[in-house]
Amino acid sequence: MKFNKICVLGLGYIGLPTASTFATHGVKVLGVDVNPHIVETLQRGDIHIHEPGLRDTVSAALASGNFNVSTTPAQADAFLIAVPTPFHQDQSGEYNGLKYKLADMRAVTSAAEAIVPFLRKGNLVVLESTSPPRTTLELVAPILARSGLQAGSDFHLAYSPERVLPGQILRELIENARVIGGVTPASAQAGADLYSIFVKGEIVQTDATTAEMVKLMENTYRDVNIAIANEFARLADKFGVDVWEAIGIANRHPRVKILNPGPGVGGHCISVDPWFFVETAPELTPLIFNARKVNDAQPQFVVELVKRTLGELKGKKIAALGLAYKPDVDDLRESPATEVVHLLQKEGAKVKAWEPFKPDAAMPGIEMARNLDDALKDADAIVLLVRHTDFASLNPLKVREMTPAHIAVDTVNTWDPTEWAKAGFSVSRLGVGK
Ligand code: SAJ
Repeated sequence: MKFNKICVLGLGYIGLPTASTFATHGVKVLGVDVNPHIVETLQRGDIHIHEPGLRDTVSAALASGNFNVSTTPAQADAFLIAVPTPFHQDQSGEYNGLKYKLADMRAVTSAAEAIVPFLRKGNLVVLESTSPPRTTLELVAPILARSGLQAGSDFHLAYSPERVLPGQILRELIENARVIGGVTPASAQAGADLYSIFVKGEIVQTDATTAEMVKLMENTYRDVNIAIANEFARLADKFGVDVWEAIGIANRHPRVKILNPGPGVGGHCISVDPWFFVETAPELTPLIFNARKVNDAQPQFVVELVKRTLGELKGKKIAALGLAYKPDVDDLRESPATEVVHLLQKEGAKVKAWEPFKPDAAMPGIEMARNLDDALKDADAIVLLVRHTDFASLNPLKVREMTPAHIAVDTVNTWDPTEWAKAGFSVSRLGVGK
C-alpha cells in the first residue's frame, strides 16, 4: 500500500517523534493535538518536550514543508493514534478486597471519534497507545464503524505499540524491531508497508491482540524483574549482605539476569502497563499485582533506611539529589524520587531537592534548590535518588567543601563508600546490610 499523506493524532513523547520522522522521510504529515498550546508551540518552530535530537528532527520536518500541525484531523491515507493512556485518577477496581488501578481510555476514544468523519474506504488506522488487551477489536473498531465502514473489509486496522526508550527515542524508533498486529493479515501488511518507510529493524506481523499483549508483557517482565531485585535488596539488608555484589555474582550465571534495585519504579510505562493486565484479569495476575505493590512500596523502604542512618528525621535538613524517574532524563512523571521526598517530609524532615535536568521545575509541595550548592549548603545529610551522570562523577572532596553534612544515603549504588569516607562521609547504600 502507498502512503502520500498521514495524520498523527497526539503529539507527545511518541506522536511527535513519529510524525516528524515520517515527514523527514518524504511523507506529508498532519500532526494533530487537542492542546492548542502544543500546536502553537510547534507552529512557532519550538518544541514542548525534551528528548535528545527531537528539536533537529522537528525543525527538519517543518523545513521540508511536509509537516503541518492542527487541532483537528483531515482526510489522509493513514491515521495513527498516539495519545496517552494514563490511570483513572478517580476510579479503581477491586478484586478479593485488593484495589487495582484502571486505565483511562478517554483519549483513545476521543481520537477514534475524531477520525470517523474523515475515514474513507482503503484507509489504514493504527493504534500505538499502550492499551489493555482487546482494545483494538472491542473499543476502537466499534467507534470507527460509526463511519459506516467495517474494519478489516472496508479499511485496515492495526495495533503497533511503540517500544522506544525515553532518552533514545529517535534512534530506537528507526532501529528497533516493530510489531504490527492487524485485525486481518491484510491490515498487518498495510501497517508493515507504512512503517517500512523509516523502520530499519525487523517488522513482525501478527494479530492485533497478540501485539497488545506483547507490549504489556515486555514492560511487565521488566517490572517483575525489578521487584525481585528490590526484594533481594531488602533480604540483603536483613542478612548483612551487599545486594549489588550478590547480584553481580548471580548474573555471571549464563541464564540469570537480575536487574537493579533502587528507590522504586517510575515513568509512564513500566509502573503503569502491568495494571492493564491486572484490570482485565485480576483473578489471573497475583504475581503481576504483587510486583507492582513491591515496587510501589520501595520509596518507603528508602525512608526506613534514611531513618536508620540519621535517626529521628524531625527537623533534619536533607539534600535530595535527583527527582527524575530515571538517570539522565528530565521526566519527573510518576517518579519514585519525588515520592521519597514527600515521605521524608511527612516524617518531619526539611528537604531541598536538586534536579539538574529540570532546574526550573516547580513541584507542588517540594522545595527546589537553585543549584547543587544551594541544596547542600546547610544539609545534615545527602540522599542520592537518581544515578544522573552529573552525580556519579561528583568528587567527594569538592562536595566536602560545599556541605556541613557527614552522612550520605545512596539508593542507586553510585558512590564508592571508601572514596567518600576519605572525604569524611559515611555512606549508607540501599540493599547493603554489611
Ligand atoms: N529501574 C530500576 N531498575 C532497573 C531498571 C529500571 O529500578 O534495573 C527503574 C528506573 O529507574 C525507572 C523505571 O524502572 O524508574 C523504568 O525505567 P526503564 O528504563 O526500565 O524503562 P522506561 O519506562 O523508561 O521505558 C520502558 C522500556 N521498556 C522496556 O525496556 C521493556 C521502553 O522500551 C518502552 O518503550 C517504554 O517503557 C514504554 O514506552 O512502554
